[in-house]
Amino acid sequence: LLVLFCLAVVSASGRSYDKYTLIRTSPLSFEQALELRQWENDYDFWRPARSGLSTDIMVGPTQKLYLSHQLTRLGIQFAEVIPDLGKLIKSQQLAAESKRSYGRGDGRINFDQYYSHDELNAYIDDLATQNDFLSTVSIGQSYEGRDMRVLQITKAGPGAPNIWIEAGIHAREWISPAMATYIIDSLLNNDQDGFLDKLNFHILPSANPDGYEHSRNSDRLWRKTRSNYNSILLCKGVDGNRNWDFHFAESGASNNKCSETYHGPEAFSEVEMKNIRDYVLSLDPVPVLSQCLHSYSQLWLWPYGYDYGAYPDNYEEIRDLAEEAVKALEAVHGTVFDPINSADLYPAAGASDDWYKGVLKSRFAYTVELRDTGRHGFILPPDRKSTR
Ligand code: 0X9
Ligand code: ZN
Repeated sequence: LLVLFCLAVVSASGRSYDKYTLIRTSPLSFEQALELRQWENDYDFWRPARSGLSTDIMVGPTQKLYLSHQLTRLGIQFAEVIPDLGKLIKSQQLAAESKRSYGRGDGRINFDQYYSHDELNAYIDDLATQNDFLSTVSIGQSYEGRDMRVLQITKAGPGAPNIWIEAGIHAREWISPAMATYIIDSLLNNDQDGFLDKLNFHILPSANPDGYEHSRNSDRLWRKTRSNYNSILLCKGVDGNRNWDFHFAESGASNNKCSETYHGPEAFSEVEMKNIRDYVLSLDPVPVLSQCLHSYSQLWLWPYGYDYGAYPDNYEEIRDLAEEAVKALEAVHGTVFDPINSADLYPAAGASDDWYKGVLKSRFAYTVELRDTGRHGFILPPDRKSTR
């Protein structure tokens, strides 16, 4: 009853992260990583436990002492990297209040703030009225009825290769929709390589509208969709990036409705994922590149991710292009990304990138984990000055 009462209070007032801490471990041995992966239902791992690397674990004030004991028992050293997440979230909320919201009709967006789902839709709709090779299309509604809109940039014309860009499946990764708008802005205003003459682009800035709004308004660290499968503990939502029908639920996903990686009752149970699936299946030609934007860790992940050593036939060119991409990226601001196979990060099945490669049959499919490497993690300041 106490748990239910607490849950009711939290959902009524917005979740507080006061005195929540982000703990970073020392690099883990194989055995330590294996052990920590058993705790995934007990703690929110901001970065997966992977052997050879450190991991980031969020803990509430009451869990902290217990976690310290557990880590010490396993011989894992650790430090508090963000001592009070609530404070960090509040300071960014305060800074955001002084920002101007998106001016309807503008078609101009700033990159020093994060925008709401409606503002993202309004931005792409406004662009579409300003240019005849731009249009927007609704690919359907979210569970709570929000419109999911795709920007189509089709200057290259019919038959040219299609590029598919999906952002925002994970609600708390705010840099992802922001990056989608940055890509749009760069293509339209700084297309030095002439991409628009050669390629058609289909860009979905907000793939999980309900989760994103929930993260903006009620629970900054919300990750999943907002659907309801009658959990006894009133837990809501499904991890959209575990809900795709390719090796569904085989690895790195949970059957527990309260888990951050709950895969849902069946593949494509989530209407948002279904909407995306139906849209990309309608594209002709099949997208040559399907690109998923996530955060954080600065990684360029190539498929497959469902199991170790499961590689697509053309994995060599996929891997080579990832390596070229991170070099090109580093040349801009010196930011370093690591190009690795997804499963080497951790095997996780039912993600959209695997489906784009394995079912849709895109020649290239990637998931990029954007900035940073953990100084702010998901609470990345909007001015993007965090470069560590
Ligand atoms: O776990 C995920 O869904 C992605 N990482 S995140 O921290 N943004 O949640 C990585 C997905 C990689 N792709 C596959 N495992 N197929
Ligand atoms: Zn993600």
